[in-house]
Amino acid sequence: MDGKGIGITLTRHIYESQQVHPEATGEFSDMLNQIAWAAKVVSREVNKAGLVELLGLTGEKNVQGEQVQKLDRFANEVFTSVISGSGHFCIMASEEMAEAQPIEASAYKTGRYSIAFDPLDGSSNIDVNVSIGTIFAIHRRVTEGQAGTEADLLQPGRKLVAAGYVVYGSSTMLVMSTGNGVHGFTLDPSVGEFLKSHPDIQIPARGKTYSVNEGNFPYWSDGVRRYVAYMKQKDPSTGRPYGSRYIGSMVADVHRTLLRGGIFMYPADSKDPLKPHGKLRLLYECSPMAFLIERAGGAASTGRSRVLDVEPETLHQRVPFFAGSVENVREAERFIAEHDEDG
Ligand code: P6P
Repeated sequence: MDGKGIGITLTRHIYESQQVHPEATGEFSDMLNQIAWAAKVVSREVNKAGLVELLGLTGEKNVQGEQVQKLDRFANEVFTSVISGSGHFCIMASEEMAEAQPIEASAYKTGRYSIAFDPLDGSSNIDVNVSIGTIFAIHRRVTEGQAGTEADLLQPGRKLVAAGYVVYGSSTMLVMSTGNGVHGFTLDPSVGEFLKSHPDIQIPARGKTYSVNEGNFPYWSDGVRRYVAYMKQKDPSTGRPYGSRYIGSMVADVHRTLLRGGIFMYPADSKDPLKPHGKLRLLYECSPMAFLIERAGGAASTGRSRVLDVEPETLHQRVPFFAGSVENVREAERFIAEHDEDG
């Protein structure tokens, strides 16, 4: 809390960090505030959805089905509207849209950034009242011209200028980084402000929690199976067996891992020949989460290489994802290197 005991708002935090970078125009601040505004609007609807769900005891299935589907569409409409109207972006890509959407420069403004986002990740969990989230990744544009192109989006995560997520859970929290530290802001709905509640988040070097869908065990590589079996062995000297936590909503699982340490994984699996690299998408799930986790002192790997060094080829490409405490991620990489064929 600052001197007045009323908390530091996201706006003030961005303004203060902008003072450290004189070259940063107010543009960055306004861009992040626009995203926060969209998150507040989505948060309000997500919570209502929860309310409708409770009222949904009338058994009006279609309302709930429409509600979840509506929420996916609603969240995408809110973010695409705010983003395209902000003047800051030249192109955007959404998990909900097959193609990227170029944003034409207006008479007064040409967007200097591109953004990839998942407007409502894990939305299938709404009807069981599990936390869901929004994830966003922002790059500086690399092309010239009226509107951006896919090249402005298909950049490696190490070039990100900002990334973050919103977790719509017991409270709504925005966690973001512009490169200097990772900070968490909790929404105070009574005043409609995100207040800094988790300054400078640091992930522990090692954690004793692993987070993965073990139902995929038969489809994993030998190295991944051995690694998960290793964490479940009894060895008090190394604190094993580790605890298992899996929510099935990436934002919630990553958020817990960021705060408590350990490892979250979505390995490649042979379950679906169309998804040989696992389920999570690079551009708007793995890259932004990897950016945050590395800036909080952790590591994020495809199992063989740094997620932030992956050169994207297509908008919705998927990568295997092992992220969290450095020591845990390096351990996973050792099992894969030792037991899986190269490749
Ligand atoms: P599985 C949600 O549908 C999601 O995209 C991520 O949020 C989550 O981590 C993953 O899928 C869960 O997938 O196969 O374990 O149900």
